[in-house]
Amino acid sequence: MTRVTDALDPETVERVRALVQSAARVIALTGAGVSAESGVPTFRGAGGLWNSVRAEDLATPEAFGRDPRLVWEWYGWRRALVLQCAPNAAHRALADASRRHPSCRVITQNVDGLHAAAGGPAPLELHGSLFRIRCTRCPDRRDDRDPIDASSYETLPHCERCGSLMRPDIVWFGEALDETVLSEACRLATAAQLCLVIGTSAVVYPAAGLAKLTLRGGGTVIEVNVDATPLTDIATFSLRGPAAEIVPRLLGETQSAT
Ligand code: BV8
Ligand code: ZN
Repeated sequence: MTRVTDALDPETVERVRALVQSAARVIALTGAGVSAESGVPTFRGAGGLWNSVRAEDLATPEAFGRDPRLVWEWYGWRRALVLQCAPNAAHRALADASRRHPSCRVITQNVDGLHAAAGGPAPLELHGSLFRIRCTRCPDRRDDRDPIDASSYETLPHCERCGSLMRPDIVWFGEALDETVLSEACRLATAAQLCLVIGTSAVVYPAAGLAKLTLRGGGTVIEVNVDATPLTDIATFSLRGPAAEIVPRLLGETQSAT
């Protein structure tokens, strides 16, 4: 039975803190909501990116094939936006927790790089990175060129080895996730005693399925989100409120730490 609770309920915060502290292996599965308070727009819900543009027009290999300049323009805009943003208290608390406890790992769907910017061990980035590009043809050709000039097809980045167009190193809809990253995420999720699901609408697969692996492995799921999600019912606790406020309370060394 899920206990849905207001972010500030001190009894629940204490119970979840105790669960976190007693778990030998913890994963944090994060989504766009963890970066919302840093100023990065989410995808779904009020103010979400998918309200003004269609994912099919910009975040699929077909869209890139049709109009690479348009897709690069959009990713260039997102890069510039994220470069104005800094990690918030939730990113910092997760980075601190994984520094203190190497068995605590961050698995993120985000491509904004803010977990890495907060320091600590590298997060597993399931959907790639806004700040890497890769060749559409050579499987091993990646770099971090910036900025991208999308003013014409000719100025778009091309591979220095084969001359083909470079694309964002992002997993688009309909594309497989990197096999190594996904199998490591599945391994960590299955072995985790606790899975904190933070700021994700939990509708994109296979990422959303990771919390179910923890449950199947005998672990507990705790959700932190301003709204209900399809995972709310499998969570032991669903803490309703902003991640930057709640996560430091759950993970900080003392309850007053933020
Ligand atoms: C694959 C790149 C197979 C773009 C992204 C039907 C049923 C089930 C599955 C499918 C289906 N049809 C198709 C599929 C598969 C599809 C999928 O899941 N579709 C869903 C949407 C129906 N999945 C795929 O295509 C995946 N690939 O399956 O491959 C395959 C195998 C072999 C060979 C070939 C193929 C690939 C999925 C990757 C898609 N790429 N991003 C980009 O970033 O540019 S997904 C996109 O959604 C985002 O990038 C993000 O990573 C992901 C998840 O979103 P969230 O992070 O959760 O963000 P969202 O806005 O939705 O939610 C924010 C949440 O935060 C909300 O809940 C909100 O309440 C909360 N919040 C807001 N503020 C706060 C907060 N919480 C706390 N604090 C706050 N302050
Ligand atoms: Zn190439």
